[in-house]
Amino acid sequence: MEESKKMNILVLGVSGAGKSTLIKAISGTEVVTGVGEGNTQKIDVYESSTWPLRCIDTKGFEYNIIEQYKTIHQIKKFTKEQIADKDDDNVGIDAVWYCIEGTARRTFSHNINLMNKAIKGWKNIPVFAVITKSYSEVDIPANIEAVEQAFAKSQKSINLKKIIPVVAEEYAINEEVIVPPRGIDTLCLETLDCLDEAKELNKTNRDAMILEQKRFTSHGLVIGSTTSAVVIGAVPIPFPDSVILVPLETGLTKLIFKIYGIDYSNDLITGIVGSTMLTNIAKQILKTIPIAGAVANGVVGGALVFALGESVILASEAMYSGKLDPTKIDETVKFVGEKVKENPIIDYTVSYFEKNKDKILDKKPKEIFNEILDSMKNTKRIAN
Ligand SMILES: Nc1nc2c(ncn2[C@@H]2O[C@H](COP(=O)(O)OP(=O)(O)OP(=O)(O)O)[C@@H](O)[C@H]2O)c(=O)[nH]1
Ligand SMILES: [Mg+2]
Repeated sequence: MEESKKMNILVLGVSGAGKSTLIKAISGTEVVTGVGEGNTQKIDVYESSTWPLRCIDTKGFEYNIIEQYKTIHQIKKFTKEQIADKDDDNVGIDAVWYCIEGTARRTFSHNINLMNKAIKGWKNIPVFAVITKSYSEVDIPANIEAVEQAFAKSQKSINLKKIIPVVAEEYAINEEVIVPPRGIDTLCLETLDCLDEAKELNKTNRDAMILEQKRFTSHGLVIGSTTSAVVIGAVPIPFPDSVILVPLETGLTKLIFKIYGIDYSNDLITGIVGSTMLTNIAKQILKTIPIAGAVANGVVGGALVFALGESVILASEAMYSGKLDPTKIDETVKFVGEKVKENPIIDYTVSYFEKNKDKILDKKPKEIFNEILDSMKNTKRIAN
């Protein structure tokens, strides 16, 4: 499979099943075209630079039957015109992802039948059932069984390859329990495995693609946590009381370790998050900033969580490749601490405040923080 060749994946599902969220969770994915009349009719094609996949995001099926037929018609028309005539090497849809919402088991059968109608007549196209929003681990076996049964009862001609539970975006059950994203790399790898030529590429690039996906997912988590940190941090208390950020930092650190499959101990988490290192860095930054108060605290809180998250990613990568041992707590804490100090956001934050002293009074901490991130993005590639 050459660099430029990609598998075309048609993503189907009822409205709200999580099609767009799923596609956006795939590393390196950017929209390449928007096709169709009007907003609701839009079919977007997303291409991943990490995986040799091109995802076609369709309009979700609605409950209204007329709308359902319109959607089916639109999908058929689109796939015929846009993909089928491209060129001989790139004919048609290579696989279909059925998005089935894991929290709505009673609707599985009905929704699977609808999707079957949309691909009726396509010979032998590989279908992957993606159980989206698979937040509850205990529900997964029963959901898989229900999907199997629904397929068994529906048209026999459907070539169901695999049923894959996915959490595309982290999901907070409560303040302490956050379900990390899962299943995206499995879905992409299994999909590639169903095409012979992709299988080859899969063999050589597999590890790189998996790592890139982990990186992308983790960066997304860091950005999400940073946004919360800016809000949480912007309270009028002195920074040494920055324990308010500890739950967030703890959650983020654990999630990143989970994504990399790192077997961490609670002592390691406490070592990283509970060390005086972060507070000391915060104090140092605040000393050099010409303003004080909630705005500065919020922005510095955001910068710290960002630097911490990025450093935990670096530590996880070092552990993943066997260069760092998570059972050696002191060594790991030191590694993370050094990376936090080296993170460019610290300098960017200080110099932002120096340069914009007079302009920050009317701004919200979030706005300032985004400007700092943007200025970094322009000079260095970071997560977005
Ligand atoms: N936390 C979390 N939310 C999700 C996940 N998947 C979907 N959602 C949420 O579910 C809602 C619907 O998701 P979308 O991705 O927009 O669904 P869709 O299938 O594209 O819907 P249409 O475009 O209307 O057809 C959004 O609020 C998403 O944020 C997930 O894995 N985690
Ligand atoms: Mg959508």
